Amino acid sequence: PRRTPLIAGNWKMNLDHLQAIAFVQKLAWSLKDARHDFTAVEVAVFPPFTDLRSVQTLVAADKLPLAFGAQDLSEHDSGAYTGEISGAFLAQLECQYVIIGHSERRTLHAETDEQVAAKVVAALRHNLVPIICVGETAADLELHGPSAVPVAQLRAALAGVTRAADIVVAYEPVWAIGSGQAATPEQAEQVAAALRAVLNETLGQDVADKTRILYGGSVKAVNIAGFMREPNVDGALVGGASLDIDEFSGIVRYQK
Ligand code: G2H
Repeated sequence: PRRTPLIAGNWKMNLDHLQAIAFVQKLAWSLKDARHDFTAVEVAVFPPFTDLRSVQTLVAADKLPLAFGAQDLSEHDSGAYTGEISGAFLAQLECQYVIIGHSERRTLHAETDEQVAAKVVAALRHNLVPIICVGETAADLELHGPSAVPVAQLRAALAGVTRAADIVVAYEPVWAIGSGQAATPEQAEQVAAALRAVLNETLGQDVADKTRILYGGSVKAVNIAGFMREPNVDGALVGGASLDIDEFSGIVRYQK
């Protein structure tokens, strides 16, 4: 089945307001210059909440074929949740995607599998495509082998998903994040295949066939092509290398 690859830039807490605007302008220029075919590779950026409005405005003004989304959302729609952001607000900003359960949320903010599952439901409620992040630590890998923890996390994240859902899954081994030490394409493929089997079992073959599974963890322009050659890897969630225009443009143009 043909799945349009997705290259997603997770800025994390980087790029201030002026840097964000400059980056999107440079990216637009670089993609136009390369006559980038957006039907062949979809590109998305995930700025901090405070720059979603600016990115929306730039994309609309120039009719850029650039998708964007948030790095997190609240499981609730409104109410007394100081500091939280509702999926309804993200939908109003024309976000298409929202990252959920990134390992930094799970580790630094103690997000549980149950919260991740509730956030997935919240995203779908607002027609946002959740990018569900799963991945094992080095200790998990040693103790349980390569796929056990990501598979369990995905099953838990899909607990509230009952209908044919539009979702993306990102496999991000925690030991490979920001470490400069990426997984090998073979390692990524092995886990991606196991995750696709979970999708098949829980949401059916149609959804399993069309769902993009991304690899994330120290993806760079020099290693992207190897991941993209794997049959079950349909793109990348890029952190550090998404902040550098030359690196990110190189990743987006991996096939050339
Ligand atoms: C994993 C990834 C992006 P990096 O967190 O989500 O970051 O590419 O810096 O490892």
